[in-house]
Amino acid sequence: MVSSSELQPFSASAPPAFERSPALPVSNTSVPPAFAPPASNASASPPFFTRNQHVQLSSNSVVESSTKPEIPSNINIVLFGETGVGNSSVINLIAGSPTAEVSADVDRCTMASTKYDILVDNASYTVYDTVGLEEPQMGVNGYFDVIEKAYSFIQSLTNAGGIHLLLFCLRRARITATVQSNYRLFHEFLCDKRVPIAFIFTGLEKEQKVEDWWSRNQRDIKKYGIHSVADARITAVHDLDDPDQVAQYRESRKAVLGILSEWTKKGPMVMDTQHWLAMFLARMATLVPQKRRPKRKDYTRVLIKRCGMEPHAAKSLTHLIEDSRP
Ligand SMILES: Nc1nc2c(ncn2[C@@H]2O[C@H](COP(=O)(O)OP(=O)(O)OP(=O)(O)O)[C@@H](O)[C@H]2O)c(=O)[nH]1
Ligand SMILES: [Mg+2]
Repeated sequence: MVSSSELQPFSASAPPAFERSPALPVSNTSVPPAFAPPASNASASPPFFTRNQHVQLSSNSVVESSTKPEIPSNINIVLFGETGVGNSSVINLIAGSPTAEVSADVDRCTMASTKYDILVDNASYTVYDTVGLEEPQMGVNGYFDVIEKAYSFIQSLTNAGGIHLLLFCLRRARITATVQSNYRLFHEFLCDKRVPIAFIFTGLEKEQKVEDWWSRNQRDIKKYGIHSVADARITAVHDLDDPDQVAQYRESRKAVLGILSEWTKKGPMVMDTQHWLAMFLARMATLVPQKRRPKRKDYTRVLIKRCGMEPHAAKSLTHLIEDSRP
């Protein structure tokens, strides 16, 4: 009921890129072929590396000193979705206790992010509740705000060791152009299609005809070319007086934790901050109407004034952004 293992894959022809345990209460949909490292010109690609080596080093040090308790290495998850779809509620569901404020009046600037450290089943997750787009495109002033937010977000992600998994939170409404833009923003622009993305559909308990809804959405999902490695259809509300809802909530948590443990195994994607920012900002500029896209001097100004960069560093990042233009 909660998991979506009965769902049809988005595209039966797409090859699975990751092995999965069939016992998990989540569905496996298609995996975009782009999960493999891009075949594009290596010199043009920004540096990319995983953190496996770091993980290895820390486990070696644990082995050397058997008296020390094992410290789980951190798993970083970027969760996003339009406002009100249940992002905070999903964080609380993952944590198993109230952790994020539901319907809080927070900064709604795209790429603003609040992080939550959550320990579950001996796994240490950091979930970044990140603001996506509310419209498919953006104005240039909104884009300047994004530069500032992305600067600190990507810095923080680099320091944390990169991203293991994207969670896209959706309410049962139709797949829209904004959903598509958010998908591209996080999966393509931020993660270069190298991080698995799973969908969390909230509001399950209100859906009477789940199958109708799913087939309706599947058409749109195909139309907009979006893919996920796994989906969970859940309820993120927790009314203790309603035994059905308590059971649904418990199943929902199991489904989401199943996705977390399964789809974070490959390790994180991380880049150096400058290249990561340049790649992201250059791609994101395509959401601003062509005539209003920032010029070189605009980037340098914003990076100095709003991000506090030294002029020479701002200029060199501006060059990188220009070189990264799609
Ligand atoms: N019925 C139902 N309501 C939900 C579900 N998940 C969240 N809600 C409700 O939706 C409202 C918004 O939930 P939040 O978790 O704050 O959503 P959000 O996306 O974090 O919202 P903002 O941070 O304000 O953008 C709250 O009233 C929740 O109780 C769900 O699965 N089913
Ligand atoms: Mg919230």
